[in-house]
Amino acid sequence: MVAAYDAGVIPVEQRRLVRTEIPGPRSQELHRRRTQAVAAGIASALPVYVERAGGGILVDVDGNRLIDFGSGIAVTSVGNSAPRVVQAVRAQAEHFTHTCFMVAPYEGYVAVAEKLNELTPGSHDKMSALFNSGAEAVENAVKLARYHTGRQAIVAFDHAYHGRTAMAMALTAKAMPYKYRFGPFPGEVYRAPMAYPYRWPTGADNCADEAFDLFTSMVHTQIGEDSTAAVIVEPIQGEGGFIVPPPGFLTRISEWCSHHGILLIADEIQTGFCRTGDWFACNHEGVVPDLITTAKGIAGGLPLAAVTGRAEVMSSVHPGGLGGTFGGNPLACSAALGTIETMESDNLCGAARHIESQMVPRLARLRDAYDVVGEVRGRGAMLAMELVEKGGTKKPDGALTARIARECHREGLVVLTAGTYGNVLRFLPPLVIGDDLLAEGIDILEAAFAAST
Ligand code: PLZ
Repeated sequence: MVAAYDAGVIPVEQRRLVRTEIPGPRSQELHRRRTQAVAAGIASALPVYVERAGGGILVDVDGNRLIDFGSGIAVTSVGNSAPRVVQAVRAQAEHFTHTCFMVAPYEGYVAVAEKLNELTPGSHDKMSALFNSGAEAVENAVKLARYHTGRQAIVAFDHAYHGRTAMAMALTAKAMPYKYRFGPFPGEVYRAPMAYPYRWPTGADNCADEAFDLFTSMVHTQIGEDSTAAVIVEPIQGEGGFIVPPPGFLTRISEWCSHHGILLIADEIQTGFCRTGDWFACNHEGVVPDLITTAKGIAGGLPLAAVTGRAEVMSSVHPGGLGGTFGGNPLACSAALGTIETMESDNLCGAARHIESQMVPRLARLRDAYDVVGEVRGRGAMLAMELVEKGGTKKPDGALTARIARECHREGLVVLTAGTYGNVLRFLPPLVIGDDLLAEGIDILEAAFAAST
C-alpha cells in the first residue's frame, strides 16, 4: 500500500499521524456548527471531520491521519476513493448523471444486475432489482416474498438488524436506539431466538439443535407454516454483534424453508462482497437463499443496494410494482462495476482471509490476557471481541467497550462498537489495508486494553 501511494495510485499516504488532540480544533469547530444545523437524532461514532481518505487511512480536517478499521460500516471494502471506482464515476458523470431507470434505462443498471445474478449463491436463474439503501432492499425483498407466496408473515431473529425504514425497523430487534418511540410498527412480523453460541443458555454445544427447534416450533404454533412468506436472516449478524451461528443452523433453516414453500431471505448487506473471505457469507455453508439483499460494499461508497433472487420470484410482481426515482443511479452502477472489477482482479476475498489470519491470533492473545474478553469471533475481515465484566460472569460490559473505543479514537484508530448490549468491539478494515497499518492498529488496540482495564 505504501508503494501504491508512492506510485500515485492511492491518493493518501498510508501512515498514521496524530498531530493534534483528537478531535482537533478544526473538527471541534465543525462539530459546533453541526450541532446547530444537523438533527440531534443523527449521531457519529467519533466527531472527527474528514477531508480526504484513501486505502486504509482517513485524513481529518486537522491533518491527522487515522487508521480505518470501520470502512464506513463495511462499505469501502475496496478502499476509499478506490482508483477504478473514481475513474468509473468520473467517466459516468461526464456522460449523464441521471435519467431514472423507470423513464429511460441505461446499460450500467443491466450490467450490475447481470453481475449480481452471476456472483450471488446458486446456479439457478436469477434476476435483480436495484435500490438506494440496505433498508430499501429489505423492504422490497419483503414485498416480493409476500407477492410471490401470497402469504404475509415474516420471521426475523433476535439481535437482527435490517434497517431504519418502517418494515426494516420492525424486523430489527433492538429497541434503543433503533425503534424506541417510533412505533407502531407494521404487523405480521415474528421473532425467533438466534443461535448465539456464546450466550446460549444450555451451552454452545446445544445451540444449533435447540435454536432450530425453538424456531420451527414458534412458526408452527404462532403463525402456521402456510401463512409464512419468508424468513429473513443475516448469515453473520452485523449490528447485533457479529454473531456467527453454529455450523448447520443456517442449512437446516434453509432446508426447512424450502420444504414449507417459505422463502429464505439472506440479508448480506453487511456480510456481502468479499467481507467474510468469500463473495457472500452464505457460501461458507453452501446455503442458497431464495432472495438476497446487498448494499454497503457493493459500490465502493456510492449508495446502491439490490435484491437478487430466483427468477420466478423476481418476475412475479406486475410491471410498475417495484421501483424508485434514484434506484440504480448511473453513478452508483458505474461505481459498482468498478468495485466488482477490483474485487475480482485483486482477489479481495483472499485479502479478507489474509486479514483474518493476521488479526485473529493477536485478538486471541488479548482474549487470553484479559478475562474481560468473553469471545473473539467473526470471519474474514469481519471480526469482533465481546467484552464482559471481570470474573467470568458473561455480564456485558458496554461501558468498558465504549472506553476502549474512545481510547483507540484518541490514538488515531477508527474502531466501531456493536451488539445488543453495546459490548462488542468490531473490526471492518478495508480489504486493501496494508499489513503495517493492520499491525499498528492492533498495537493501538492492545495499548487501549492496557490503559482501560
Ligand atoms: N441490513 C445487515 O447491516 C446497515 C447501520 C448503521 P442501510 N447496517 C449499518 C445505522 O446505525 O444506521 C444494514 C445492515 C444489514 C440492513 C442494513 C440497512 O442498510 O443502507 O443503512 O439502510
